[in-house]
Amino acid sequence: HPEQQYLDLMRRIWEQGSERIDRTGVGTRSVFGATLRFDLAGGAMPLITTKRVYWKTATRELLWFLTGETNIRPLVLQGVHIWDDWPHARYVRETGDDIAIAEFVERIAADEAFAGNWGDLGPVYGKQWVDWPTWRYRADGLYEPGEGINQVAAVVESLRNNPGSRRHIIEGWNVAELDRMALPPCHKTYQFHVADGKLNGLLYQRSCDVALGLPFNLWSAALLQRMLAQQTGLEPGEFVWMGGDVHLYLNHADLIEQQLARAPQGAPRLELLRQPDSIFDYAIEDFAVIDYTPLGPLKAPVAV
Ligand code: DHF
Ligand code: TMP
Repeated sequence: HPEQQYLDLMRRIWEQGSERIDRTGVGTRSVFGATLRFDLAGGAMPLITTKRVYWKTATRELLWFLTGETNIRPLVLQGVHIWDDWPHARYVRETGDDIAIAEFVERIAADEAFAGNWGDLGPVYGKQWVDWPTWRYRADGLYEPGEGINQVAAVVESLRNNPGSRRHIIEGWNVAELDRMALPPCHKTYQFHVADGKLNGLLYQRSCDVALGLPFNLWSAALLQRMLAQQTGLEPGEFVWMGGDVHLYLNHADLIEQQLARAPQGAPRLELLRQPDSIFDYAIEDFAVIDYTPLGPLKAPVAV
C-alpha cells in the first residue's frame, strides 16, 4: 500500500531520529532528507487513511492560496482554523492583551478592520504564488514597484506551450521577504514535468511536521497537480515528495504510537466534477473523494 511509505517514515524518525531542540521549544526527533513517491494514475491520491484527514480543510487552504490572500479571515469565515495560532500569538506578543484564542478568532470573523490589522500572515504562499513582487529601475536610478508575477498562471502557460521545459516551478521562498512572514514557507518549491502525456509533480518541503502537517501537504500538492493536469489536458502522473528537516514533535507520542499500530485502508480517489475555465476558478464543490474509509481521527497539539 502506498501509505506504507508514510508509516515507515514515521517509524524510522521515531525510532532512529536525532533528538533536537527546535524553534518552538517543544523538541523533535528528526531525520534530514526523505523521499516519498505516489502514482496518481486513475485518480489515486496520497490521502492518509490511518487517521481521518480533513481534506476539505486542506482544499480550502489551497484555494485560498490561489486567490493570493494572506489574511486568515476568509479561512475563518469558512470554519478553517489551521492558521489561527500564528496571528493570535503575534497579537498577544505585540499588544500584551492575553486574549483567549477562541475570542481572538471571533473578533477576526466579526470585525473586518481588526482582521485587517491582526489577521494577516505577511507575504506568505498566496502572495508569492500569484503576485511575487518585482521592482523596476527608473531612468533616475531610483526604483519603483513593478507588476507582480503570477507564477501559477505562468506554469499553466509553460505547461501548455513548452511542455518539455525543465523550468515549470512555483517558488515560495522569497528571500527578501522572509522576515515579514509569520512562518517562512515550508512547502517551498513545486516543480512540474511532462513526459508521455503525463504531468509529474515534485514538492520540496524544507521542514516537515510528519504527524500534523504532512498529511495536509501531500493532499494539497497532489490536488494542485491534478488541477494543473486538468487545465493542461494531461493525465496525472507521479507525485514525488522530498523533505529536508523531517521531524516528529515529542508531544505527538500518543498519536504516533496509535497510528503506527494501524494499517492503511483501501484506495481513496479524487474526482474533479467540473472543468473550470482557469486554475483560479475552482470551488470546493468541484471536488469529490470516493472510497475514503479512514480509521478514526487522531488529535495532537500543534507547535506554534
Ligand atoms: N506548525 C507546525 N508545528 N506544524 C504544522 O503542521 C504546521 N502547519 C501549518 C502552520 N504551522 C505549522 C499549516 N498547516 C494543522 C494542519 C495543517 C496546518 C496547520 C495545522 C492541524 O492542526 N491539523 C489538525 C486539525 C485539523 C482541523 O482542525 O481541521 C489535524 O488533526 O490534522
Ligand atoms: P520552522 O519554520 O521552524 O521550520 O517551523 C515550521 C513548522 O511547521 C515545522 O514543524 C514544519 C511545520 N509545517 C509543515 O509541516 N507543513 C506546513 O505546511 C507548514 C506551514 C508548516
